[in-house]
Amino acid sequence: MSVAACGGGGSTTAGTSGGGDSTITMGFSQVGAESGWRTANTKSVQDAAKKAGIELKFSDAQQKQENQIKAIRSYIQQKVDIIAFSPVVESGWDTVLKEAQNAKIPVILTDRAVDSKDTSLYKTFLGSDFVEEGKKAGQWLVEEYKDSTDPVNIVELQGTTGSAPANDRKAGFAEVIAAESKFKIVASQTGDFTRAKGKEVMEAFLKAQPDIDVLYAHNDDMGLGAIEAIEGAGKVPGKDIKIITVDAVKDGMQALADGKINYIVECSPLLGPQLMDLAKKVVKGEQVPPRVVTEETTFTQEQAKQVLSTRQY
Ligand code: GYE
Repeated sequence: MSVAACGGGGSTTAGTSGGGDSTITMGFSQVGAESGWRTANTKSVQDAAKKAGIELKFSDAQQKQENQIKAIRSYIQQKVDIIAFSPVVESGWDTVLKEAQNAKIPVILTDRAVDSKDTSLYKTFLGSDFVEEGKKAGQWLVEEYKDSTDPVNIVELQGTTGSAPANDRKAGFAEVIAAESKFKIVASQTGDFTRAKGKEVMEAFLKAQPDIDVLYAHNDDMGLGAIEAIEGAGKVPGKDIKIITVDAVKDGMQALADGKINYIVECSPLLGPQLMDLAKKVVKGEQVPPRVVTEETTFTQEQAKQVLSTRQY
C-alpha cells in the first residue's frame, strides 16, 4: 500500500495510514465561536483540511473544557489518525492526553497551550507568542506617554479566565508597564473574549472608575463592545479613553482606521495550512519542531487605513 518511503527515512510508522494523505482523519476540538478571530480560525482549519485532503471531524466546545474532553474521548473511540485542539484553558488536560497517548493517537495543540509538565503528551504546539503580544501592547503605551509624568489609569478586559492568551497577554503587558510607576491598572476583569461581555464589564468599569485614561482589551471583540459602553457614557473612544486591543480582525481594524481604537497587536488566526502540514508529517512519523510560532505584526491608525481593504478576515 505504501507510497514509496520518500524522504523522512527510518521512521517507524504506525502502519495503518500508509496509503497516502487522503486517508488521514483528524479530530479537531475548537474552543467555540466567541470572537471574529475564532470564526476566521475555524474557517482556516476547515478550508485547509479540504485542500490537504484530510478528513476533518470538527466539534465546537462552546468555551467549555468538559465539552472538549468529551470530544477528544470520542475521537479516541473513533480511532482517528490524529487529534488537534485549541485548549480553552491551560490546566487539567493530563488525564485525557494520557488516554490519547495510550491509544497511540498523536495530538497537536493549536492556538493555545496547556500547562502539562509532560511535554511528550503532545507532538507540537502551533500558535502565537501571547506574552510577546502583551509586551507589544505595553511598549506602545510606554511610548505614547513618554513625555507625561501624570498618573495613567488603565482598565483591563481580560480574555477567558485560565486561558493561555489571557494569562500571557496580561503578564507581558504588566511586565513592560511595571518599569514606570505612573502606570496603574485600576481595574481588571474578564470579558470572556466576547463583545457582549466586553460591553457589560466596561459599563461597570465606567461606573466605578471616575478617571480612566486607557483600556487594554485582550481582543478586538471585547474592545468593540467596550467602545459601545464608552460612547453610551458620553465619552469619545480613542480620545477620552485610549484603547489598545489584540487580534486585528476586520472589525477591529475598521475601528482603528476610524480612530476609535488607538493600537492593535496582531494575532493571526490563519493556522489551518500549517496545522495540516504538521499533521501529515506527524502521521508519517516524521520529526516536527516542538514549538511553531506564528509571525505577526502591530498596527497604528495610519497603517490600518492602508491595509484595511486587503484584510482577509
Ligand atoms: O485572541 C481571541 C479568541 O486564542 C488567540 O481567542 C486566541 C484568542 C483570540 O477568542 O479573540
